[in-house]
Parts: sequence; structure tokens; C-alpha cells
Amino acid sequence: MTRQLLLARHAGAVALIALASATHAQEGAAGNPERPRAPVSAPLPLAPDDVRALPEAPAGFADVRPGIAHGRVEEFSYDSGVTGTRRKAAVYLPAGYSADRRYPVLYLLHGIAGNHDEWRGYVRASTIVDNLLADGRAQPMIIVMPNGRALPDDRPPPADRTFTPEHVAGFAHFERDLLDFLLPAVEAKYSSFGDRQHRAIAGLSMGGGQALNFGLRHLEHFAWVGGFSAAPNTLPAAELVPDPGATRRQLALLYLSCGSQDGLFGVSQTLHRALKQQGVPHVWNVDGHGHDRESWADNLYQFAQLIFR
Ligand code: FER
Repeated sequence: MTRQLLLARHAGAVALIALASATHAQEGAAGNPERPRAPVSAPLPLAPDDVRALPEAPAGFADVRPGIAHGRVEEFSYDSGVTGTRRKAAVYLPAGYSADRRYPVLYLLHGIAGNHDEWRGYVRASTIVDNLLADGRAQPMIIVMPNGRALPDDRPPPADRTFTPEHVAGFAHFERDLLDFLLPAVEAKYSSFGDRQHRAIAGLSMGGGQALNFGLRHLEHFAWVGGFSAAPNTLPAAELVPDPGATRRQLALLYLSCGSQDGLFGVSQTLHRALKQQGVPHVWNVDGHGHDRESWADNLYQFAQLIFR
């Protein structure tokens, strides 16, 4: 056997082992449902500014802390004229939530294989925010975690249908579902301010692309925008920021993050470079993680402290 063939066999075996362990991990409760399954471009070399912008979260930041006040997550549902169905969202209400005061609202969007429970269950968003609030490090806020797949059947599809055009299109259809149906329904039920300065939108992967696409193209609704490990559904910078001056004036915060080991790193890196060229201020936080909850938990920890200030 030639050396070339031996190497190829070795690489094939390694790939099979990696695939097997990833599939196994995905089946477990703690598995990463968002491991990209479609071919993505090779990572680009890291530039000098592709570094952490913010210090890493302290140990235990996503662990349930006894003795502090905890918020609650309730199920919310609304009628959608986009899907023609009644749709579900999870809503986090901070400890002490009271209709006697008003709250800002963060819309937090999941990845391609997730649903409205992914941020709470997989990333532990409610625990992270409970801990920040207990330490006085964030503003009390409502967090709406919808199902970003605006299709009549909005369950995560079997793995072999994750990347079909129909499934991916459901995430684009969510733009009108969010703006025309979810947002008014949330604001009718919960005690929120209801203006752009008090609305944020962020998401992970496919939801990161959605947050950038919907947030930056609808600054009349959102002043705070975050994309974590944004997927290739992210629109080009020229479409996200057609008028850099207008974007600069309206944006309170644009936050981009990605792990340097993430196969989707090039999406965020390309957008960061274009924004820099356009002179649009933003946070660019590069960590050493992959496409995983470690990165998303840390970046939620950072983002939640910066918004609604
Ligand atoms: C792709 C690779 C990954 C893609 C989407 C994803 C639409 C999304 C991954 C995720 O949400 O975790 O090519 O195309």
C-alpha cells in the first residue's frame, strides 16, 4: 500500500470516528443539536483583531445558584397569519416580575435543529440571567424564546431534512411572523415598554443570522442586536447596512461573536471586516470554542450585561 493510500485510509477512519461520536453526543440530553451538518467554507486565518473583546465569564456562571431569587419560564402561544397555526414560545419572566412596572424585552432565537426550548434547556439561558440579575449585572428583562421555524409543522425535522430549501426557508418566513404576530402578542400580554430602545434581538447560528437580518433591517423595532456563531443565512453586509450613517445613528449595540474552532467562523469574520470598513461600531468577540453551548452561554452572559443601558 502506498503512503498516500495509507494516509487517506487513516483520515477516513478518523472522520468516521468523529462522525460516530458526534452522532452519539447528539443523541444525549447534553448533545449539541446545532453541529453543522452542511459543508461550510474552510476557516480563514485569524487576523490580529480576531480576539476576545470581553473577559470570559467566571466559573459557575451557568450553574443554578441556591439562595438567589429565580425567574420563571412559562409557555406562551400566539396565532400566526404566516403559518396559519397557533405557535409556541417560551417566555422568561425575571424574579419579582410585576405588571406594576415595565420591562425591556430580549428576543432570543435558536439554531437550525432547535426549538423554543433550546436556549433554556441546552444553553441554560434562564439560569445565566438569574445569576446576572442576582449580582446586579443586568437590567431585569423579559426574554422571549420563540420557535424560529415559521412553518405549519415547526418541529425540528429528521436530520436528513435539516438543510432542505423548504426547511431553511421557514427561518426566513419567521421575519413577518415575528414582527406582525409575535411581537404584538407579547406586548399585549406582558408589561413591556414597547419601543425600540427596549427591544433586543439575538440568536445562535441560524438564529444568529436571523437576529442580524431582522434586527439590522428593522432598526425601527430593535436598538440592540446580537449574532452568535451566525450561520450562512446571514445576509451580506451591503444588505444589512445599506446606509451606514443611519445604522450608526439608530443602533445602541451590535454584538458579533464566534468561536475560532467553529466551522462557520468565516461568516462572522467576513461581516466583522465589512462593518469595520463601513465604520459601523460593533463588539467582535472571538473565543476559542467551536459551534457549541460553551460559546453561546458565554456570549449570552456578555450580551445580557450590555443591553438596555
Ligand atoms: C449551513 C450550515 C449551518 C447553513 C445553516 C447552518 C443555511 C446552521 C447551523 C445551526 O443553526 O446550527 O450551510 O445553511
